[in-house]
Amino acid sequence: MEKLDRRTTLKLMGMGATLLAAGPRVFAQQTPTADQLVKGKNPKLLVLSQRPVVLETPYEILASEPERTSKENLYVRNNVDLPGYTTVEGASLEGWKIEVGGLVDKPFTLEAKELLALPQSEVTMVLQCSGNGRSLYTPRTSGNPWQRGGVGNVTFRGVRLKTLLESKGVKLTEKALFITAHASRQGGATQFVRSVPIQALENALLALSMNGEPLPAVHGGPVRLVFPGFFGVNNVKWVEKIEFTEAENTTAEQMPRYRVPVIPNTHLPFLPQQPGARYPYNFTNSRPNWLVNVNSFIFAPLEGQTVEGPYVRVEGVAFNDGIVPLVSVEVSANGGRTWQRAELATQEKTFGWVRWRATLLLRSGEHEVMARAWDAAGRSQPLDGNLAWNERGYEYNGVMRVRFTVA
Ligand SMILES: Nc1nc2c(c(=O)[nH]1)N[C@H]1C(S)=C(S)[C@@H](COP(=O)(O)O)O[C@H]1N2
Ligand SMILES: [Mo]
Repeated sequence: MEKLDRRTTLKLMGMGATLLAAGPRVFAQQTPTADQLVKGKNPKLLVLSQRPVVLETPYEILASEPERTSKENLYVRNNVDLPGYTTVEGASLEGWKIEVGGLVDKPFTLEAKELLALPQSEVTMVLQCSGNGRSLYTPRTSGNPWQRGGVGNVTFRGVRLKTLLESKGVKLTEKALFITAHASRQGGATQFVRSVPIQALENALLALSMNGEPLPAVHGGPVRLVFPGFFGVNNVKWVEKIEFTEAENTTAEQMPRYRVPVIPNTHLPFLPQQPGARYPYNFTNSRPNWLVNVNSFIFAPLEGQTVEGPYVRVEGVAFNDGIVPLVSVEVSANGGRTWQRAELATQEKTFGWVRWRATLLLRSGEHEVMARAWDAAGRSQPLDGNLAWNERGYEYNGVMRVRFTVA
């Protein structure tokens, strides 16, 4: 450290005296609540980071909206804040432009408000940070310590990217293997870029609204490129440029961040890593957090509650990447020795979460109940979520357990 000159030293001492005189109030003021960081958010959201803004939905609040997550309660994850876009109100489309280019026959620039004149589509989908559940990994990994509240189920409406390309008569060239989306850098924001495989074009949507209202500015309004079935990170907010590319982008959000280890040339979902070990991420020994893995949550009873018995209604939600339907959710009250099938709200494939419920016969006393989902591709959740430990703590989908008391 450099030596301080006399004047600086005196100034610093003065500041210290002011802080001391102001007392603990100064320190109390230093942690803003969620609604102070993002206008219109529920003040009860947990502030994981102020800059960039990261807000987690407390579990009881998530569970209180089993159909759809409201804009007030939906988690926020910014890697890069867009100055001024810190409200749940919509943002103006006026003057917003989107460039579409790369490996297409005719690149073009679109006035975003032109989207209003094209046919609109709607999709209800799970928006989930790939770091959701991260704090359940041991040892602790790097990244925001999400519990299970980095997720929500929302309805986006807007124009399919396919529809837009067709309306402009634009065709992809054969080498277009990835869709690479760039966020606006207005106001001096640093770049945020993500690539997804070209197959994601099938359901890609330029979203203009969420839950029937203008897309909240903090959630990417006026326009966000969403990919149903893909983890949160791929759903680029404030989209400004869409490129069709031959390779994945090489910015930090694509490599080394937002990836999990894989064994090259296998179809294993992940490479079991020795918990605590480091990994030399590159494009062949790892894959991006793309498709959402099978997961389920128990919304009732909640941890620590006392409920009436002996028949106890257990309920929650389950989801996967929407490519195949979920086939069952099973519930166990004896540590996984036996499982009972829950009833699913739908047998159809969907990008949204699916509600489930079961009635268990339980005697008075303390219980621990677990739930796990299965889909039509035979995919499920590990009893020990730590099997997928990876140093950045992504894609946790270990079976959830709740402890409660039957009166
Ligand atoms: N432009 C932009 N898009 C972004 C991000 C970002 O920082 N900037 N964060 C991503 C991540 S990591 C997640 S989990 C989701 C969170 O979406 P939400 O804030 O609307 O809940 O947005 C994704 N899209
Ligand atoms: Mo995320």
